[in-house]
Amino acid sequence: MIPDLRADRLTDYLRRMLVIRRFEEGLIDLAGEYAVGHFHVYIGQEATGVPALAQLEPGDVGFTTHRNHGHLLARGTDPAAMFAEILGKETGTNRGKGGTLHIASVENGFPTTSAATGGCTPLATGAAFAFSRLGRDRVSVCLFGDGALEEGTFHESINIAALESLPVIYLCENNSLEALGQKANEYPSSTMAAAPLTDLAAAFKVPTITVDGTDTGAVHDAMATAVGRARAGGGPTFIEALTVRWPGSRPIWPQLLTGPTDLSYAWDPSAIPADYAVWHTEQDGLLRYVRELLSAGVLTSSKALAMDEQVKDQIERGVRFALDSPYPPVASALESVYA
Ligand SMILES: Cc1ncc(C[n+]2csc(CCOP(=O)(O)OP(=O)(O)O)c2C)c(N)n1
Ligand SMILES: [Mg+2]
Repeated sequence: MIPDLRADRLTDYLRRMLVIRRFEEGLIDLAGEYAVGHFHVYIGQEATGVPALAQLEPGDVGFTTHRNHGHLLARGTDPAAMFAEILGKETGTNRGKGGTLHIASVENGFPTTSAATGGCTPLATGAAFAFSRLGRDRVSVCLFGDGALEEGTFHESINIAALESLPVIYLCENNSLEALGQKANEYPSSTMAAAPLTDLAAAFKVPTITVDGTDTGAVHDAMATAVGRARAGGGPTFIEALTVRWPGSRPIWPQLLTGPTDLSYAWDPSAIPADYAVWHTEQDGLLRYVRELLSAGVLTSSKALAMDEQVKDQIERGVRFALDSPYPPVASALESVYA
């Protein structure tokens, strides 16, 4: 379903999803030619991250994980500065010293990123503790995969959040809907005895919501409920958003196995190739959202294609900016090092 929002907000959600999709596709191309280090892409989870994060307000913060690019872009971080960061350039978000796994953007509400699985849970809970003690009307969002629930720190964090009624939202992006990553012999994800995963939060008396992570409207509503509760002093919420891991994220290094996304798949099923047809027709939340906007009359196919061209152009300019930017000077190596 589509969120109950004005048409311009609905198409803004689509634009943000396209920025993420084209950024990640561009990054996979770039990584074929330049050393970017190990990286992870957010393809297939755009319909979770965008409706969840685009509705936050300035001053709200998020803490994310190794699959961070989509989260930062959803809140409006400049793709050019992110490409530059991933390439280690001085114009990057962290002046080239963070790389893909540590991209931060304070102005867009991401003070830090840690790729340590589960590392975001105490950070997000701590920020919520600060908001609570300072009497601020702000929320903290904790973004993580199902694998983070294997880490002890998650359980310690949510316990404190529940006891102190902290304004924190735990958004678990469970991309293991088809098969747990390890069982499927793919890039590892989680191996959990608990099922459903929401039982873990319920044990701490934290309200839970389970949503289809490819359903933009359902994610929007779940997040609106959670944000409303947190701002009103009602404490934490745990949301589990279910998706299928994108086929290109199953190998250790992301590969564009499904090809560059062709938006016409949304309105012309005959264009969908036989390979990965189930992905394109049933599992890709971005294509699903395009279909829903078309059938609601909010969008036409030509408007969708025009928006996509603008986004592709923005991404190409971002890549060029990053490639043309200088590396940080050697003399700056010890700047921002605290020891
Ligand atoms: C503390 C810690 N242990 C192990 C790793 C290695 N690691 C990187 S990604 C990953 C799997 C994470 O699975 P999940 O949280 O479900 O995220 P997904 O990749 O499925 O989105 C692991 C184990 C790590 N980054 N940090
Ligand atoms: Mg996972």
